[in-house]
Amino acid sequence: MLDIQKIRSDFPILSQKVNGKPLVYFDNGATSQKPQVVIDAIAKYYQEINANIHRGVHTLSQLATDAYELSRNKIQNHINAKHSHEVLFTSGTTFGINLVTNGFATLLQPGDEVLVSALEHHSNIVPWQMLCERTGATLRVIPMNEEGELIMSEYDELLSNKTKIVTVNHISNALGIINPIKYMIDKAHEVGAAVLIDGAQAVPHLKPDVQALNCDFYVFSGHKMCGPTGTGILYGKEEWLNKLPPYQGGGEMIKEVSFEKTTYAELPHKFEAGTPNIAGGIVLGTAIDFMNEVGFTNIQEQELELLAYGTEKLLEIEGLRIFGTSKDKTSVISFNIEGIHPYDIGTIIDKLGIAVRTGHHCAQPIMNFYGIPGTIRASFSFYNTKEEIDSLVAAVRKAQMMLS
Ligand code: 7TS
Repeated sequence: MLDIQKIRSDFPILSQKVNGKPLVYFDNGATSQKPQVVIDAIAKYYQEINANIHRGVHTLSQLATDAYELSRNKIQNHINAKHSHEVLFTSGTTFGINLVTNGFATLLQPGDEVLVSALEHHSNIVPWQMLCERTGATLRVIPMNEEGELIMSEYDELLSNKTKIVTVNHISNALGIINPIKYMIDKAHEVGAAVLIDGAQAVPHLKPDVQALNCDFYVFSGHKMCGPTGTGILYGKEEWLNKLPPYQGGGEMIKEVSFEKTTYAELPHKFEAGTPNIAGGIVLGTAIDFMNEVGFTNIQEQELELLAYGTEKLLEIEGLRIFGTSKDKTSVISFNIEGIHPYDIGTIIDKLGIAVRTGHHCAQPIMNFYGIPGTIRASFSFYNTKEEIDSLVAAVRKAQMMLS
């Protein structure tokens, strides 16, 4: 079992007051808080080894390069990628998806189909729409049911030899539903389609094994898993990354440049043009070490307990409806209260120190499916407590009384 008080003391922000009240931070789906080791590692990088990477012969440049590449290896081990050059540093999930959709523009033609799930964040919808506009390919949607689950029989029907790529999140940000991605990947491969998994909401809760999943691409952001903002990873199978053209041109991504012809560097550098977020990339490794020390089994145990407790207590509130009722869920509770706009509840409970996200959560198609403008989303992390859930429930009751 986790010593929650000890873990909480690793996160300086958690002992802050907001609006004069102890902070209850339940917006972990948007971004996680950062432990002291991560904050310290950022300062240490700038204080001790700051230099540009992959270019200087001088000592600091080599130290920075070694630390950056060590972090890549750490992430390779963490997600069980076969090669370290299949692990690309990005600025986040959004960048990773755009890199892939940009590459697929050279591979798709009219008549081809891209399958996207109904449960996606806008950043895993819009780049695919832009890709289809560019290429004349058709975007098709894997539908969901009332519980917030993707309907696998309809998925099976949609797959055909026209399907070139399937894109789906591992865990939905708006509802917390865990999708049956292993089944979906295997089915897509039967028709020869590639699969991209958006792991942005999964990596804070579990350790993905990209070889066991056999996905072609897996993308995530560092800032949702205790790491710095502006960091992320695109894992791609070697054969796919070799097939896709570079996303950005510039320094570091080339072998030879002349005005007649430029040749590109080998992986991973082909996709890493320009000076990257060096500190961020290194410290993402620190964040992953921290999470592994806490332990993903412990993390899941704590979070599932919070999910069960929060679900039970919130459902005691009259008129409260939870969206996303599948049993395959992570620690996210998306809810509304009859007759009250989510924004109004969010604003009142903020005054009581409670941070939740309200609105469509960048997943408007899900809100349209339920015919609602948005929800109140409480997303728990392993450093949250049942007492904090009690505060949320009391605050929501108070807001309900004030507003009805
Ligand atoms: N995909 C999913 C499933 C997400 O949850 C998010 C961010 C993104 C992609 C985009 O990640 P970024 O780091 O590139 O911005 N989700 C949320 C959220 O739920 N609340 O704020 C951001």
